Amino acid sequence: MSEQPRLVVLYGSQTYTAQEIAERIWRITKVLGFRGPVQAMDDYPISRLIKEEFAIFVCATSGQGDEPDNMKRFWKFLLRKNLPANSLVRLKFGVLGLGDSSYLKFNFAGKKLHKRLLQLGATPLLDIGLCDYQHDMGHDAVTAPWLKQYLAILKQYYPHIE
Ligand code: FMN
Repeated sequence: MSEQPRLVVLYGSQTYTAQEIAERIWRITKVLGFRGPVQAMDDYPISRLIKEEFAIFVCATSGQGDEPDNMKRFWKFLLRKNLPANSLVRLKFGVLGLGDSSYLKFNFAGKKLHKRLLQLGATPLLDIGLCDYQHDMGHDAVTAPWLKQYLAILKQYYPHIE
């Protein structure tokens, strides 16, 4: 059997919601035959990111449009001025943002992450998903169709997955 394809699921989460959604997504990708960790962005060895091909980022916004504490180091690294613009050319990614539209800076952390990944040469497999705590169905309203779309696009690269 050929080696299982790798897909990393990374989260930034202040009060565990993004972590829980990331873990749920990771279980689904694992059943589909992908390997790779589910980790807080700050627990992930960031030097590996240049080698990754597929990633999902689940990113909450906390404070006043701020990054959650467990992605602050990762984020600071990504902002380094000396990173070449093509650092992440291998990476194909999706960002799922978790926020609340009652805040002025709705989903700012996820939006900033998406934009910075683009600047570093990574390719978005789909547009950022903007989950809104104010929605009647909560974050599921966006998470479910967003993940469905991500997996449909992933299947174009790995037609054998179910
Ligand atoms: N959502 C936003 O879109 N913008 C914000 O500035 C923002 N600030 C928040 C500040 C606090 C103290 C809290 C409790 C929530 C805030 N939110 C904001 C909403 C969170 O992003 C949302 O509740 C999310 O689901 C939290 O995910 P987490 O549990 O993984 O941290």
